[in-house]
Amino acid sequence: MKTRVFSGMQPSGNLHIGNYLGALKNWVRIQHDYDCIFCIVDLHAVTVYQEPRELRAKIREIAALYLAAGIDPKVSAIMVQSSVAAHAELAWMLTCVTPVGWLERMTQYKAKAAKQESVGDGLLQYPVLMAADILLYQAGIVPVGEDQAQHLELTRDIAQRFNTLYGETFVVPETSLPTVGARIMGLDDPMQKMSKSASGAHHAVALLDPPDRIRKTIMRATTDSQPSVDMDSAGPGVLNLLAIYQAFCGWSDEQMRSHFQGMRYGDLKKQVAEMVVSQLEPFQQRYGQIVSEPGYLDAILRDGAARVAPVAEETVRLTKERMGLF
Ligand code: ATP
Ligand code: LTN
Repeated sequence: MKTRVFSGMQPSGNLHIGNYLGALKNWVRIQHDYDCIFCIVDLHAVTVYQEPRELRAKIREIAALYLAAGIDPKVSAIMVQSSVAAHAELAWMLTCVTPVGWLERMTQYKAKAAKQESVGDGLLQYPVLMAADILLYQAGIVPVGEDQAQHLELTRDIAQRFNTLYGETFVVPETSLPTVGARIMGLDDPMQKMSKSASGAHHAVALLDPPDRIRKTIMRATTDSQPSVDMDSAGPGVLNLLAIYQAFCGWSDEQMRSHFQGMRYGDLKKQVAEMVVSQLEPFQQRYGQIVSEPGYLDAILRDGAARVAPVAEETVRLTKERMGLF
């Protein structure tokens, strides 16, 4: 039997090249080697307010982006988290074995809570729901970007604690990070992770940005006061541009060095911009085709939920049995 893989993205903003290079690109690469479930985690998105109509549209948009990136729905299950009730059910059971101190230490919680006037309990519980997503399907591997590594460690801790208290129940999952592109930084501020929820106009390249906008954002990217690339002393802005190029084209470190060493920043930016434009063009064409057939998307999401539901129900049954629930 193939090892199960589970991962997901929140339908909470415009997917950007960080989401693609950190996660989605790898999902496409590994989908034939594992039994994969790719989720649109709408219950996570509502940990901060989402306008209901926009959220409903975003869920479909993310599903279409998964398909446009090359996820094959005949091979992998694509599903919406809230369409399988077991996610929320298992999350409650896991909440009861999770010390609140573990949750208060999460850096994403601290950062997001600092931005809210009033902090909803869902924001604190967020990583427990994420653990439930993964443990529900007994996933062995979770491919994510680096910012999720701490949540994955917590998922392992929760699984181990449950297994110790109630007996072996859950597979303890491994985190899988890409070697290049695990943490793409903001183009306007290379000290901040590129993020869907950041506000700057030139912060991120969204996967559906038109070519002119992509070029403009990359040409304005923050670099440093040197005139040209020195691979041995490059600052974070230049390293980020190089990482974007390398993650898209798959070159080795040696190929990168021989091509870019000594190149003027203006030329580096032009080359990065053209690489991103050329990689996103076929992607955007496929996206256009997919959304022109709305019935097609709905059928895929229904099929995805139907395929995974029996696995989820079996884990809930086992968890209840272990805990002595009815
Ligand atoms: P937000 O900033 O609104 O929390 P996000 O941009 O971090 O959103 P998520 O839906 O939380 O997006 O992440 C989806 C996937 O993309 C996760 O696997 C995450 O690790 C990855 N990811 C997010 N941002 C980056 C980034 N800057 N570089 C690499 N991977 C990233
Ligand atoms: N928290 C993740 C999204 C997410 C996820 C998951 C990722 C929710 N459940 C399960 C992997 C596995 C994020 O990227 N912000």
